[in-house]
Amino acid sequence: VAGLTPDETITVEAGDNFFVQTEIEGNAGDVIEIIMQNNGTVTHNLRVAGPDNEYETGDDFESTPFAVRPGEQGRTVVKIDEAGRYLYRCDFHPLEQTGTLVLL
Ligand SMILES: [Cu+2]
Repeated sequence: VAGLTPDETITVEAGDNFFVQTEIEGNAGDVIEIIMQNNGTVTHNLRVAGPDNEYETGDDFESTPFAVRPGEQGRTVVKIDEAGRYLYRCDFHPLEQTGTLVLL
């Protein structure tokens, strides 16, 4: 879905090693663009677990670029048709740097 025009844009700021926004909200079925602004001093990214809510499976949504350097932005384009709560994380700090995308 990376080439689709987004219906919504949400900004998530990253520090070392956390997301400022740990719960974000959107609409099920929309093309949602998540802009991750890396305000930290090390590399971060943003991966959404996808419809199955499991990481490292084929339905995940990863940021472009995969590794977002300090001061730069990554873009994760998400489209999930079912309402629910979906996990996201930074792959470099997967246990501490997490959040939830709530689709209504
Ligand atoms: Cu990180």
